Amino acid sequence: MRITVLTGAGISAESGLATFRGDDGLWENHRVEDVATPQAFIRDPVLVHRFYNQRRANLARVDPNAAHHALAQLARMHDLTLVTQNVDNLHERGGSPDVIHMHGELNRALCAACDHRWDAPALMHRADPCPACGQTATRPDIVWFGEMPYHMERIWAALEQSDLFAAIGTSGNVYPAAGFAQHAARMGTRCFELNLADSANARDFDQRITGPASQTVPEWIA
Ligand code: BJW
Repeated sequence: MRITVLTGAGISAESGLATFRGDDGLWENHRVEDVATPQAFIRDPVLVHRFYNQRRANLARVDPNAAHHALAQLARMHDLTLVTQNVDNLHERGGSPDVIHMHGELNRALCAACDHRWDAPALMHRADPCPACGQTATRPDIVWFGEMPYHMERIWAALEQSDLFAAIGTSGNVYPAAGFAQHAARMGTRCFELNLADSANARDFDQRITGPASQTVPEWIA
């Protein structure tokens, strides 16, 4: 069976990473919309790097949970396209072989001058010189609001060819990911939502499974 799975911050919550829009969703009183935009980076690159440096440090302290491991097992059983909005690496560390990071990766750096990408140091600064062009416009390799998410052609193609689509731990607030279920459903694909609570686009799903991902995902794939 061909399956596309989209994951969001909720799948990593039980590993100890904060979600964006939950009660713990504020960072030092900044909403994600205030630190995850190109304008925020131009206005205050030190603040934005501090936000991502802190999250990189948090990531080094946590481990994948049963939901990440279950999706690695699903890839061994079916033709799975795993798309994540998460910038953490918990799917890879949980054993998933091919993860599409549509919003970028916390452990990668991007040169805003020449688009070169490289492995991020633990602490990243705007003044770090780009290894390719030497300019000092270093930013996290993260897709911010108003920027085009990565790998969209591959994702739309997978959605159109899937027999089943599942969205796990995502609030359905951020596009284009929030439109995937509607797109898949239009193709006749059966759509599942696994979440602690109904998402903003819950009506687009044929079936909703409510509960913590570390329990629902292993049960769902069994
Ligand atoms: C559990 C759980 C447990 C908890 N078990 N579940 C108006 C209308 C439509 C669209 C737009 C609009 N205005 C602007 C736009 C476009 C914009 C957008 O969607 N904005 C909305 C806010 C309206 N989108 C964009 O700009 C995107 N680009 C784009 O559209 O490009 C097109 C284009 C560009 C240029 C020219 C022309 C066209 C880019 C979006 C980038 C998003 N970036 C972020 C931050 C960067 C990454 C980072 O720093 O980490 O990505 S925002 C943030 O939200 C992050 C996430 O990936 C993303 C989604 O959040 P997610 O994963 O859903 O988390 P939460 O916290 O919202 O939800 C957690 C869920 O888990 C909840 O449902 C809980 O119940 C659940 N949960 N514990 C199971 N244990």
